[in-house]
Amino acid sequence: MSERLTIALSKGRIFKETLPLLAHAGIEPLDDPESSRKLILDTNREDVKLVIIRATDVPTYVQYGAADLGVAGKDVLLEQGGVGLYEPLDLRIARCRLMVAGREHWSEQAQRLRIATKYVNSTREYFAARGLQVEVIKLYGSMELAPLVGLADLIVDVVDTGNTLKANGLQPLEKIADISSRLVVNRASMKRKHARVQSFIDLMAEAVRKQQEQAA
Ligand code: PRT
Ligand code: MG
Repeated sequence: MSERLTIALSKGRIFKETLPLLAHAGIEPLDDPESSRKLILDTNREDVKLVIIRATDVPTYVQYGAADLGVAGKDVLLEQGGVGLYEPLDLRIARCRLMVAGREHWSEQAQRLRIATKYVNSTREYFAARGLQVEVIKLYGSMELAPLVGLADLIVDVVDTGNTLKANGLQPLEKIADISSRLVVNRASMKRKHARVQSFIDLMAEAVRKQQEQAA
């Protein structure tokens, strides 16, 4: 009986786009998290479980060893600092851009811009590096609303097609970072279950390579 692996995933786009990569590693969930209420999903492999949690909680579960591995957006990892985690593989899925957006570009003379975001740390860092004084307002969602009702001058959010910005009369203004999802690994699991974890990483890497080849 081989060692057990627990993998942390969030529902939605990360789960959907991780599935084909897992399949390449021989792992298939027995339930669909979109319809099942189970938070721990069994797989076709007795020794592999999936835990389904909020995207922003994935690094925490992996850091504390509640999951051996996880899949997290680079936006989430940048924001949380990724402490205590290995980040061995770019899965190249759930791709988007972390952007500053607003109705129009701000004037460099602007005094103390107000910026609404859930990415408080990344936002502070980005504007501090440009020598701009900003007031950051923490929100948990629907950032696009903030400039429309005068809560903020700008927002910082992830953007894919840009349709959500457009529908709310906002434009993408500056790119802070290109984002994709990363495989993250608990440090103790990396040591204690080394062969098992490493062979899983290798299979996932191969799956990413194949997917890129097919897309090219
Ligand atoms: O939704 P929930 O509050 O549970 O958590 P979450 O938003 O963190 O999770 P989820 O599943 O929505 O996103 C997980 C990860 O997917 C993020 O951490 C990103 O790394 C990545 N990702 C890729 C995105 C997008 N693309 C994306 N478009 N995350 C969010 N969006 C949002 C975007 O902000 C906009 O509101 O989707 C909306 C549509 O985007 P447009 O530009 O195509 O209109
Ligand atoms: Mg979301």
